[in-house]
Amino acid sequence: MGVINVTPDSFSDGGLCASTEDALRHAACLIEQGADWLDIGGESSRPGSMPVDMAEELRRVIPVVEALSSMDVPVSVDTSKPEVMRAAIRAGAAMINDVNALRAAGALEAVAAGGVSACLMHMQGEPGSMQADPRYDDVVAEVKGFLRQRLDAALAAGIQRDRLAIDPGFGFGKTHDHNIKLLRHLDRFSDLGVPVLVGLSRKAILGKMTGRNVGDRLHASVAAALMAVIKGAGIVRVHDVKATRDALAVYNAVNS
Ligand code: 9MG
Repeated sequence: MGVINVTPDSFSDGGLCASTEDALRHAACLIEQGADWLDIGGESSRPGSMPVDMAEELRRVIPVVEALSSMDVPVSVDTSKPEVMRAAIRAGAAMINDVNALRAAGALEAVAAGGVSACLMHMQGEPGSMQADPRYDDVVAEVKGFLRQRLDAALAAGIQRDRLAIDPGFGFGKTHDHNIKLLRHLDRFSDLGVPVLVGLSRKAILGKMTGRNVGDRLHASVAAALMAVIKGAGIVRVHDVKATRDALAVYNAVNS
């Protein structure tokens, strides 16, 4: 899944796709590199980021989704707002990627009525303050328990199981040790019975492991994506599609 942030302030590529035209150019590039999904976001969820109002999020995201809806590659929209979900679905989105796991009032209903897929992500707290003091007794058990509850809520709302994915939410209200434990034990999420989506691309956890700044985390990101797939991830959300695909091609050739 290739990332397209239509934002001025995302942590690794803020401003790269500030206009619809830039976003479409970048989409074409990610498709050429072999992306199976494009994930379009109009609100940064990096630690410390501030919410964007609905009109602005719609203005950033919807023209891009509309323009991409005629392409062969399905589009996911990264949003937590039910109004944006509904507009994105009308514009042709095939999946809602919600870092808030459809907890906003009306979000479950928006996805169920739209008949699209959803990724339910775990986050402790909210982006503005989530890295202040994250705490767990057992991070893997607690994140898994939360995702099980959100899956049950999604199923009860009428979203079909084969339209759901889960995500432990690396970097979303987690310390470095929490993130490492989640990656080490990612295989424990597989028995929830839906695909596991993982986003580690260029994140601070990789900066801490390698000492590299955000523009210099390609190799670490590819290693992390490969590790996630070996541990059971079915979808990896990445900035660097070509390099990630090559690494996975080597893995798949040997592993088939
Ligand atoms: C939008 N976004 C940023 N990081 C993410 C991650 O790790 N997973 C998902 N599903 N979305 C993310």
